[in-house]
Formats: sequence, structure tokens, C-alpha cells
Amino acid sequence: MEKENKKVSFSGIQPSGDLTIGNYLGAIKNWVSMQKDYESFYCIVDLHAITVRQDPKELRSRTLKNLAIYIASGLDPVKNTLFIKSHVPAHSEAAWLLNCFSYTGELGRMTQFKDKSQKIGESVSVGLFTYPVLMAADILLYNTNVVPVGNDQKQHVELSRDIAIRFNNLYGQTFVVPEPLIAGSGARIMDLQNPEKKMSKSVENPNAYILILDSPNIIRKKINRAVTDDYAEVRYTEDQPGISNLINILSTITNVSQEDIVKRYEGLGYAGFKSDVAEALVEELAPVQNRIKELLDDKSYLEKIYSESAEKANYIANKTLRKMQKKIGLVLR
Ligand code: AQP
Repeated sequence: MEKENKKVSFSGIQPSGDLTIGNYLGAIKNWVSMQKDYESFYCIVDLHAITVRQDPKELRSRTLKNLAIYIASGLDPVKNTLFIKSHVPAHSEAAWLLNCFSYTGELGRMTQFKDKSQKIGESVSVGLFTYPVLMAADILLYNTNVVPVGNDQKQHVELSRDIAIRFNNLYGQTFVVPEPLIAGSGARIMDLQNPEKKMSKSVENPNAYILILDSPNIIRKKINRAVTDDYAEVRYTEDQPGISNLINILSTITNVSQEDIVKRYEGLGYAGFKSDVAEALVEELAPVQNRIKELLDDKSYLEKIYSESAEKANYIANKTLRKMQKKIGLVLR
């Protein structure tokens, strides 16, 4: 009974590269803190990952690795529905329907599309263009109230809201209108080599990001190489984006405010600060990494989780899909 009154949370991560601490601090850690209070659906958005070319073998292995990462980070697979998106065909079908209620103008304004298509050049897939519509379908199928995401995905959640409102206005109340839920200091973890840009798993320079599965020594090296500035003072200001980023990382892991971190390092240089950031990360990630390895050695357990979750997700998603089909005027089987 209590479960039925809970608000619904939905989110996902693309297996488009190995997951970074941006994904961990901006999304997963937040999901873990919400699991008591929400009825949660978290998926591995494999269908979004193929909007840019993926190696099939790598995609398959990363999809399972992501599931292991979700569980190892503390998401209880009984309390949360952890599934693989392509196991729920209603997502693709609902996305087609919603494509017919989305405008090319609004999709063309999406920052992520503009950034990624610029990088790709000529052969930009139609899938990359309609990526936010598939995301709207994902969210709306589960009667989602909140979508916990990093700051970069806020624009896509806002578009999902617009599409939901547009559909509801045309056909009467069909969708719950979702709200983005943005993490605090972890909401925008920046690239370690170019702190004006967000940290991304698909950039070429490995020194730009820290992976959840990076070894302690690699983490230390990458933090040590992180770009800073000549001020030699740990301050949280716009003209020190590299240092501010490291403060955010430390703050999210330790739950100490940015102000208190700045006070703690007053008058001290960068070396000790950087080493503390690295050790905090190593300590945070060590148990997660151990658990990921155990889970990846137990494929049958992972298979059981994603199969059972797919059943539950299919049931709910199909109900919403039928509602959409009926409202639009399709003949139901
Ligand atoms: N740097 C970041 N800081 C905070 N949150 C982040 N997220 C991603 N990067 C950061 C959040 O992680 C969730 C899943 O994102 P995604 O992988 O599905 O897509 P993305 O936002 O495009 O992430 P990447 O790493 O940049 O992927 P690629 O390189 O493949 O495009 C989202 O909640 C996102 O906000």
C-alpha cells in the first residue's frame, strides 16, 4: 500500500563508453539516496547509445557492466527496477508516436544535438536528432514524477515536459508531467583537462575523465595532472574552474560544503589538496569496484535481475502505450 503512494523516479545512462565519476556523482549516487522514498526505474539506455556508432561486442559487454555498476553502487535490485531498455519494445513504439507530436525546430535547438552533430560532421544519424523524443518516451511510459539527472540533461527533461503537456492538451490527461531533479555539487563534473567542458565518457583523452573502474594509481595520476591555474590558492570562484571542479568532487563525496573545503585549505598549496581529492575518490570507489568485479563473475545473477525487471517494466510501459494508442485513434488488438 505504502509503495503505491510513492512518487515515481526514472532515469538511465547510455552504455556509450565506460562510466565516469560524472555519471556516478551526477546521477547514480543521487539515485541511491532516493531509493527509500521513490518507486524507481533505472535503465541502461542501449537504444540511445546507438545514436552514434558502437562496436557490437563492446556495447553488449558495457550494457552488462553498467548493470553491475548500478547494483555495486548501492541500488537494491529488489527495491528498484533495473532494466535494459531494448528489452521493453514499448519504448521504441511510444517514441514513434511521440515523434509525431514533436517539432523539428525544438529538436534542432537541443544543445547536446548541436554539440555532438558538430563533432560528427556529415553523417549525423536521424536517431541522434530524435534522441530526446526517445528519452521523452522512456520517461512518460512510467508515469514518472521526477527524473534525477546531471545538469546537462535538464534541457531534454524540459522537452519531455513540453511533449507531455502538448499531448495532454490534445487528448486529455494522459501523461504525468515530469520534473527534472538535479544533483547538488555533483550536478556538473567538469573535464579534468578542459574544465570549461563537462566530463564525458566519450572524449578521446583519458586524462580528461576518471572512470568508476580506474585503479587507485590511475586515479592519483589523473587528479595530479588535472589542469589548475597560477593562483596557488584553493578557492571556489569562476576564474578557477579546475580547482572549483575538484572542490565539487570532494564536496559530493565527503558531504562537506564548498565553503568549508575552501576554509580547510586556506594558505595551503594545491599538492595536498589534490592528493586528498584523489584519496577520497579511491576510498569511495574501492568497495564499488570490488563489488562490480564479483557481479561480473556471476552473469546468471545479472541475467536474473534484468529478466525479472524487464517483465515488470514491460507490464507498466505497455499499459501506458495502449492508453496512447487509444487516445490517438489506433485500433487496439
Ligand atoms: N560530467 C557530468 N557531471 C554530472 N552528471 C553527468 N552526467 C553525465 N556526465 C556528467 C549524467 O549522467 C547521466 C547519464 O548520462 P548519459 O551517459 O546517458 O549521457 P550524457 O549526459 O551524454 O553523458 P556522457 O558521459 O557525456 O556520455 P557521452 O559521452 O556518451 O555523450 C545523466 O543524468 C547525465 O546528466
